[in-house]
Amino acid sequence: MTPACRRTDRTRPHSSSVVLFYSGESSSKDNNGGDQGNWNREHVWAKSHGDFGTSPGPGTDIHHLRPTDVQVNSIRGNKDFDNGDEPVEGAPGNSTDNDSWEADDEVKGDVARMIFYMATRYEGTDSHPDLELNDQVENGSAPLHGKLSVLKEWHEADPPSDFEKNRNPFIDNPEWVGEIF
Ligand SMILES: [Ca+2]
Ligand SMILES: [Ca+2]
Ligand SMILES: [Ca+2]
Repeated sequence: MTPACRRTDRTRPHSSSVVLFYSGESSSKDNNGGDQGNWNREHVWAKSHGDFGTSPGPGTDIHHLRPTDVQVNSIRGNKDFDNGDEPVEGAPGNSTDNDSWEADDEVKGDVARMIFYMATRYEGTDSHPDLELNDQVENGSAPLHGKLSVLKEWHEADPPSDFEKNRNPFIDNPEWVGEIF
């Protein structure tokens, strides 16, 4: 399956499927759930980094939420982003280790730009945490995400695609309107 084919579904406004983040696999949009084989919403800025959970604000910010296979989402967990070396079961092209996650080349820049967005959007006002970048892993529950130097490299290596530029999340996922507003 070529990357271009993987992208077809998610660029079509009324598609019945979503393309899962990291793995690039297609899944029915109705396959949302918590069981193996389902997809759920990945908080690309790990929600424990700043401990904001799923409450309004960073916890529901569509700009860093992506449908992701439940098991892949679980393996990513709250790891910071860095280059890794162990392949991820169910998501070829991604790698991990005990303290970090390396996204597939197709989405490296997407990840980086989501993290950059979150760090600039959330500045400690309106009872939201001040999210910031640093150059470390194992940030735990601190409102910090790493590694900045690696994310900058990923941003350069994977520039914005037409899909990413044109993306309107409410066209891709009309059901999210009801969840957010
Ligand atoms: Ca590591
Ligand atoms: Ca990309
Ligand atoms: Ca900030």
